[in-house]
Amino acid sequence: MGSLGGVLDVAVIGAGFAGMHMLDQLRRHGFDCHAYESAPGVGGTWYWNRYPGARCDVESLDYSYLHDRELYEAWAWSSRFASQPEILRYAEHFAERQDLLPHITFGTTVLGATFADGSWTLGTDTGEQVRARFVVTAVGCMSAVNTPPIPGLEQFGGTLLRTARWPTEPVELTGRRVGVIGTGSSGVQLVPELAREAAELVVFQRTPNFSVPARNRPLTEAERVAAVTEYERKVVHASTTRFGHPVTGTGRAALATEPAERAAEFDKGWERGGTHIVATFTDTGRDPTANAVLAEYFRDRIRETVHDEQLARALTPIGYPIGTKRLCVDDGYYETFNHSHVELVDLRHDPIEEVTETGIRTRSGDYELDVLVLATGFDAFTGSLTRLGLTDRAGKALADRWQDGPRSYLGLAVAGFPNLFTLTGPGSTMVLSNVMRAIEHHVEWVRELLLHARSHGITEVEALESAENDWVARVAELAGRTLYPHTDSYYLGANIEGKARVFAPFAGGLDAYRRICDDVAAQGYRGFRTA
Ligand code: N01
Repeated sequence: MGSLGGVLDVAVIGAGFAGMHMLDQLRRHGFDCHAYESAPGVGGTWYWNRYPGARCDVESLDYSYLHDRELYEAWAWSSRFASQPEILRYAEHFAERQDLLPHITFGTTVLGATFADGSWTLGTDTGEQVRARFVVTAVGCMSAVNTPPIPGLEQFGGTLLRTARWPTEPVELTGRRVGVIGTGSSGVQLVPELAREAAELVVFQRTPNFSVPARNRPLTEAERVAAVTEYERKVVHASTTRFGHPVTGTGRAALATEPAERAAEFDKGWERGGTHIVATFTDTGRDPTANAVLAEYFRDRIRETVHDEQLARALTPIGYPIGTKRLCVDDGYYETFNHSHVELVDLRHDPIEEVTETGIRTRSGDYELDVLVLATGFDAFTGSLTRLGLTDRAGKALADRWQDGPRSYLGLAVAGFPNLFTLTGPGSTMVLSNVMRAIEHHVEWVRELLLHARSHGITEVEALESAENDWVARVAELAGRTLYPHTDSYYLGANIEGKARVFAPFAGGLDAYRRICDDVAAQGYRGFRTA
């Protein structure tokens, strides 16, 4: 393939870890390609989510590209869980090392995309029109910011901030009265940091979350050396494990283990820190009784940490299985509430009536604030795609086609949208696996498909509706075997008003997912129409 009358072979939308890897692979294989990115720099979600305390909940040595051994060996992470600035530096390092910057147009958002006569035409907010035979979206599954319709938000006269669009300049918080709405992963990371600076901090909590201490610490030289010697094993784990990296559990069922031994195993997980604790036993993810045992262990830790009994009760998650909302990983979250300048407002009993010019009015009274932070998450999985303004062959918008929930084949392609591939799209493992491993898999799979198309003179590739139907049914069936569908969460789209409640990720594990994709490719891209 090559440039034909101003038509690219491939346009990539997004320059986060997925978009950069895709662009690099396409360039290495001689495709005429270019990427478009809304932000002024690379990094995707790690560009925008620069709020204090932002950190990855996957360990740094696993949250690294593996496809390039030299890159893997040369980059030395400073700590067990890398901070946002360090992850962003890693993204920038990759872009520079692979000479990607000249091939990315920054500050440009794709707002419309139509397919006709064998190519896509993308319209951008800068008025540019881009034509490309293939389009690969790399827009992330957590990037469309959710601003909930809280009455009066627009009239707030103080500083309004969003965790997912944190300013690049430092924010002065010292001595100020700060409010935070939202206690998901972002809020839980942010709250202890804000408490260090703010004169008063008010946390507005709608649903208490389960959170585990990160126990972050600097990586030792020995750990870094071990990671290098384990490189080959990591590559194998990428395709042979459920998450793309191993999680160590006992391999036993909680319900078949004596309570004392069970508690001792949970203690080990709690002391180790990070999300591994949920994999301690094999049945806590699917058996409600086993799940309740783990949930109670977490609740005991909250009661133990938070001095005020009433406050501890308000912070304690009840009524939904642990793990069905994403487990948070924190650094002193519960401890923060022992400080006298930190207050919790339990919105279940004292809902927000409106945001006023000077703060927040709840049913019980007014909270005066200088700064209000929205840590209210994302229109997850679908929002970043539907906002692109993609239309199918018949001119129907993706947003309309997905009104009853996202539909895809393998999470990578959508019937009616030829020559379009959606990295980490709904129907792939997404955040149920190490997303770095998912990204590398998707990029390499799409690259192989494009090479196949090039070598076979194929100009159109489109998912068949029948294959899409089967895939949607399979994703739903796998979700049905888990406890996820029992809880309102962004996994189900329940955090967005009016959004269809459909469990979007493939819950069968990255290993199984990869086998299916390999099989599809080996059978001449079964489920795709090619012409
Ligand atoms: O978003 P969330 P997030 N009034 O949707 C609340 C990744 N991530 O940005 O639970 C009041 O989890 C909402 O309440 P409720 C990770 O995958 C990773 O924190 O819907 N409150 C909830 O408390 C993560 O899971 C890392 O009742 C409202 C919060 O806002 C994902 O991104 C760090 C409200 C939103 O929580 C999203 O995390 C950060 C309203 N109208 C993010 N609307 C790490 O790697 C919403 N809320 C560690």
